[in-house]
Amino acid sequence: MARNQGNGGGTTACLICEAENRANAILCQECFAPLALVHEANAQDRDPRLVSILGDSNAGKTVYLGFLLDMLSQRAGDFEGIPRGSCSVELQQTVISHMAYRMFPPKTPTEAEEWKWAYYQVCKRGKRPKWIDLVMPDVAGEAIAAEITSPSTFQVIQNLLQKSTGLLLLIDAAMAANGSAQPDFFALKVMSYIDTMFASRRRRKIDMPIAIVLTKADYCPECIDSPRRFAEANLNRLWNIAESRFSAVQFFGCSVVGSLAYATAGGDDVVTPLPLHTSLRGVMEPFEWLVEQL
Ligand SMILES: Nc1nc2c(ncn2[C@@H]2O[C@H](COP(=O)(O)OP(=O)(O)OP(=O)(O)O)[C@@H](O)[C@H]2O)c(=O)[nH]1
Ligand SMILES: [Mg+2]
Ligand SMILES: [Zn+2]
Repeated sequence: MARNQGNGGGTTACLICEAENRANAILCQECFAPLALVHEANAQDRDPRLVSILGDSNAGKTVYLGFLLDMLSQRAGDFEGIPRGSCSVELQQTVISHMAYRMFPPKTPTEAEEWKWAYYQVCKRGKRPKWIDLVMPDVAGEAIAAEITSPSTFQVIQNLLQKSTGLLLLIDAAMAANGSAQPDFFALKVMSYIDTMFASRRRRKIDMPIAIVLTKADYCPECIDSPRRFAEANLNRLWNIAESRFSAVQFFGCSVVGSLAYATAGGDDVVTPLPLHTSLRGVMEPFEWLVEQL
């Protein structure tokens, strides 16, 4: 992928958008993906697979991804993950160190140059160990919302989806359980965006594997026990499009906290939830299912 042009300079083609960049550039000038991804990919003998994580702002993407990567690097279950390059560790470190101080990590900035990208070599142990290289960016929910509402405002998201082999779609289950239709409409828009992007013949279903992760299940434990029933009842628009247009969708409940406290700053009405302790439920399962489909 890195090409030398014999003039002492040379260029590097971005893994995500294929734009040519100066070989010594850090971020792609078109889409701001780190070019270290290309150098890592060149050092491996496998082509990396891209897994995108979508969801509305505040759905829990950063928190989920941070804990998932941390579990992988601590060898959870049958899985083991090795981060490639120090920038791959940053997201995990930010999330874990905030949670250790009983704070949630800050919201992801909308600007693509601020997004953190993780490149992990993941091994599923067993009789025949399966190795895959995964690239997982932590994208801002606001950018996703802008792109699905008016396509091409965030070209990088379109490029990401076109290159993705699998998808994690995160939905705020607590909000849905409270009767808000917002999570259902957001998910419906994402699914219809993907349908439009990939559908060649209308009658064929989209076969990209999509794990739907119902987050904040500590507020609504029923979505851990029976995520499908929860989705059919509380996210009916999503449920219907998943049935009629997609052939590989699975639902999972997930939560990262055991108990919460609520705090307000002096003179302020804004209530901030503080995670008193972490208790991970359903973090690995969606990922495990997704890797099995790849
Ligand atoms: N109760 C509970 N709250 C959670 C959980 N995960 C996330 N949250 C809450 O959701 C908020 C948003 O989480 P983030 O991971 O920052 O959300 P995001 O999807 O990355 O949002 P953007 O960066 O704006 O796109 C956190 O600040 C917490 O208040 C969970 O498992 N349980
Ligand atoms: Mg975020
Ligand atoms: Zn690029």
